[in-house]
Amino acid sequence: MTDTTQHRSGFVTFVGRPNAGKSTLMNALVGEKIAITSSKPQTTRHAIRGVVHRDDAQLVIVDTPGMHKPRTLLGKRLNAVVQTTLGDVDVICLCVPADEPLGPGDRFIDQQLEGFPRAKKVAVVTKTDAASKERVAQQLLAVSELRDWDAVVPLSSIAGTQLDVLVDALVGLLPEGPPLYEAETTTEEPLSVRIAELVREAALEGVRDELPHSIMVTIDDIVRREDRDLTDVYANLWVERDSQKGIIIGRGGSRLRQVGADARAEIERIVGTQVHLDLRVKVAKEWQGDPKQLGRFGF
Ligand SMILES: Nc1nc2c(ncn2[C@@H]2O[C@H](COP(=O)(O)OP(=O)(O)OP(=O)(O)O)[C@@H](O)[C@H]2O)c(=O)[nH]1
Ligand SMILES: [Mg+2]
Repeated sequence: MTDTTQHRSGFVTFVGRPNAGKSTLMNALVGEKIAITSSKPQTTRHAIRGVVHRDDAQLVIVDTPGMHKPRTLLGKRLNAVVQTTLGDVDVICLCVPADEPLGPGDRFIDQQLEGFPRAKKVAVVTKTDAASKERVAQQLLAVSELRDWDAVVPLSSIAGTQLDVLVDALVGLLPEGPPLYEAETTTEEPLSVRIAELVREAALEGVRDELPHSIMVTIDDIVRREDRDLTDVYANLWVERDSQKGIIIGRGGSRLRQVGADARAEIERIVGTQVHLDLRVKVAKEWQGDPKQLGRFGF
């Protein structure tokens, strides 16, 4: 940074349909796995901040749950999280995947942006590696017709292409200001939340239909052993029905063991010690529609 260029900082949010690639994009820009991702829709269930540091700028990204037509009270609350976030940011990025045609879901979200006239607006066409050049061009044209964007950027988080183009465009749209976070901070997600999310990510792998939506994870305790390089994690994996419990546990407990092993490997990376994961499967009857239970789960 030279004396003549002012440092810029501010908040940028990623919104879009479920599965559009928002969380994968945030992780790619921050350079660390902050949000869990999956091929199942509605993976993200709260607003998650990740910080991108540059010499000349600091970008605070707020990843949001996919906006969708809600079918449950949980769905309604997730959409409300997005609405609240939109009111608090300098730049809104509408993420649209290149490999699916622009649809009513995308248009509905685009219309929601009208309520936030002060925010700059950027269209991001994600997953360009998964579509032909022609499809990407068509998608760019289709999003360009939605509104007069401050920038339109096609990119691939997985191939790592054009990420710098997006960051440059976003930095240019931020107000001048000092860094908002310490240089070493990439997120302020509490450890217990990150661990619960990693367990949920592992549990989402290989489940189908309604089950992904029914899964919730809570953490009872995280205990760092003083005598050994070991952390004990006590977690609960909640489902909505007894029949789902059987599916999660699997024959002879095989599925649950796999979930535990996958989650443990990921948790070890963030806690930096070996991990013993105590994972219990429990039923919270129809929790997605139960206001009391949703409150207990923090929604
Ligand atoms: N091919 C390809 N796949 C991608 C890319 N970015 C994300 N994906 C995949 O798309 C799926 C959804 O990614 P997420 O980042 O979880 O999507 P999201 O928009 O955060 O989804 P919700 O949290 O449910 O709203 C995952 O299977 C990702 O691996 C990309 O650049 N290329
Ligand atoms: Mg997400």
